[in-house]
Amino acid sequence: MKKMLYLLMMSIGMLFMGSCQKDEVLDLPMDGKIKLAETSLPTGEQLSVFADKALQVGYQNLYFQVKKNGLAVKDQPLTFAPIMDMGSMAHGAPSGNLTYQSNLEAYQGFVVFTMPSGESGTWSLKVTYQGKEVEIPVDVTAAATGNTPVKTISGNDGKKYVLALVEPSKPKMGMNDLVLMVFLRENMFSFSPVEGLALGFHPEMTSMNHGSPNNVVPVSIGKGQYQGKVNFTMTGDWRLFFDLKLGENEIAKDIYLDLLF
Ligand SMILES: [Cu+2]
Repeated sequence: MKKMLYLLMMSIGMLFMGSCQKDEVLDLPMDGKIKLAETSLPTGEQLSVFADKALQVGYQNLYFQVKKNGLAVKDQPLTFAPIMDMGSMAHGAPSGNLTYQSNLEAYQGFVVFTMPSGESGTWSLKVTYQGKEVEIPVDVTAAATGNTPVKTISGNDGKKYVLALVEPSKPKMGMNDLVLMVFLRENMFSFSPVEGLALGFHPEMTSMNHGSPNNVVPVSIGKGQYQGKVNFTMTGDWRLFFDLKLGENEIAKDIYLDLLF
């Protein structure tokens, strides 16, 4: 009888061990990311939204995981749009189409938050899945003091552009990857990536009035992205200056984004 009990305990223990291990494997893909929301879709599936970190003004990656009976869904049409409700008006923000990442078991996209949540307005993500919509409220805090990761400018051509810093997301002393995104604001809800700009670029340390050598001016790599290198010779307050040219037309000069680290 004792032996029976022992065996029973053992098998129960193994059952738990088994389920723990299974959970670990399932959770691994989103390791290090934070869950912003979890909700049931009108179609019955479970939707979880993840980000690399708590949402702030600027460029942010988002991950949308849809599960049906515990299994990730990967071949259904899923879109999303960021909306800020400001009471008397509403507006969107630049965002990117979702692509399924099998290693994450999630659809990955991005959004460029142009302002923080607060008294003036609240952000939500409008997710459309199989033609049905859900609205997920999200909280967006201001960028850390001394950082300006996004800016909306009026070009010399009379059009509005949004500039957003994608990299360096974790600036360090020395050479850093530099990725800038440029969007044309077609209207308050529509932002299209601008390709083929010729950029000018140089960094300055504002408090000490010096620049740095060996920077690489970002060049267009498609989808509104411009890739180069920035050399931070010391930590502190850096101002990144950009000029924008389209063909022979200068759209903007000395537009700056700030980093403090
Ligand atoms: Cu707003």
